Amino acid sequence: MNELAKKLKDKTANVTVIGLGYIGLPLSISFAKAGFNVFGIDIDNSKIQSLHEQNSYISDVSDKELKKTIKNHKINFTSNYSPIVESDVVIICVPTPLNKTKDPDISYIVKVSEEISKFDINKKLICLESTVYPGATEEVILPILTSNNNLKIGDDFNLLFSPERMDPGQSNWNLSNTPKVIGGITSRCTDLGQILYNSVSDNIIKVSSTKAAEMTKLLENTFRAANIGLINEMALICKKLNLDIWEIIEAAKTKPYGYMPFYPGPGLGGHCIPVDPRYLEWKLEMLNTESKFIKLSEDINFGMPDYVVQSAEEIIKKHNLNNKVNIIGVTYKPNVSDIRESPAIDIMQILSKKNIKFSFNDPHINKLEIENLTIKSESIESFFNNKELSIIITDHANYDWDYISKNLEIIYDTRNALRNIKNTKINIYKL
Ligand code: SAJ
Repeated sequence: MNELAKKLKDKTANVTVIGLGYIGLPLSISFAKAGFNVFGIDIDNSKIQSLHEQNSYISDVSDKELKKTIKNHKINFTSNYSPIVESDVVIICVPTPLNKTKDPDISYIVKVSEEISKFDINKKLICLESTVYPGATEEVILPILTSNNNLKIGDDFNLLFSPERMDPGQSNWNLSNTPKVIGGITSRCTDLGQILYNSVSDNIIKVSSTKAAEMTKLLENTFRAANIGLINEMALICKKLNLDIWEIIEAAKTKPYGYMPFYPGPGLGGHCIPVDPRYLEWKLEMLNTESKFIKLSEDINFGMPDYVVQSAEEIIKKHNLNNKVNIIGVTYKPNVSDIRESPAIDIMQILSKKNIKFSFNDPHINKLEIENLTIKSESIESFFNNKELSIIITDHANYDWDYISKNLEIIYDTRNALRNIKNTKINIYKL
């Protein structure tokens, strides 16, 4: 067995994780707990300072777990790349967002790859976890890593892709019990990746290439975006048929096979579902082809905020309400404090353009910047003014819907959050 394989097996390898966000920080902790000597690198000094003070900024990593890992295991955090010198493994977990023209922005992974290429990568295993378009690892990362050496991939150093499958805000599925897909540039790369990830995951799924692993992730999240688009369209259809989409979904859910529930909502948020299909779509555009499903689901999903505002205007007019709405919940999904791509932001921007005033309440968010204005989260009690429409955009678990519904007369519920409320006095409008 070669030297690297042995170090991976007996956990004497040094593992560096670059990018300490909701993927990289938990991953670095898992490898430290598995017994490796771990370095966590992030260019954001405030993150490094927080970690040095043993304070976690990731809701899925408690301060207690961070403190315990630092105390009992070998893990160090830094904002410079020097640990790469002594690293046997380098795992890249930096953001892959969209730019202003909604095209892939892989500048972070390019920059990190260039930093790695400044070191001797002989005998190292390099793994990309950030979501990219099919082919990016081989077409972009590999050339950068071999730009200033004559190293042979698979013989001298190894490169693989493994999609992150973390699900923020829920604890049933974690790194160890979620099957981990890996695909290397060569089979040797994949085999070494399997030894590495076996130390933190119970179930490794090997695929034939980095491109297959990249496409696996995009299929998973395109599937989700397309089905959310379908159920949003079904919601609009049910409205026209004067049917309650939520009743229909509950009935369809009773089918024990061949059906999987998705739920309509005010739009598509987060840094995965609205973004990942666009990475695939961009690659297809480069090949002068397209995905009809991605385009259609984007049209429907990204059209939902407009639909919500239009419905709100109709309710305001019907009940002769003040020209102001109160938004309940603004994060992109319940029980997280992440507002990236949140539909609530789109809705507030549309309201602002229509000169409709708005306030928001969200227990996870203190303030927001909307159209260059800083807006603070208001108390839910401040919404108990029955000449204004309240709209439920995000149904956090810690909202007391019984209390809220008892103090409002008109509410637009885009999440069916009030499904268990029997209060007949309140006017509930549903998506
Ligand atoms: N949404 C709907 N209807 C649904 C489900 C979601 O409108 O039926 C909306 C949410 O409100 C949110 C957006 O879609 O605005 C995304 O929600 P999400 O539940 O997909 O949560 P994410 O964005 O955190 O997705 C992550 C993904 N994980 C990874 O990419 C590793 C996704 O693959 C998971 O399936 C998802 O978590 C999950 O299942 O929770």
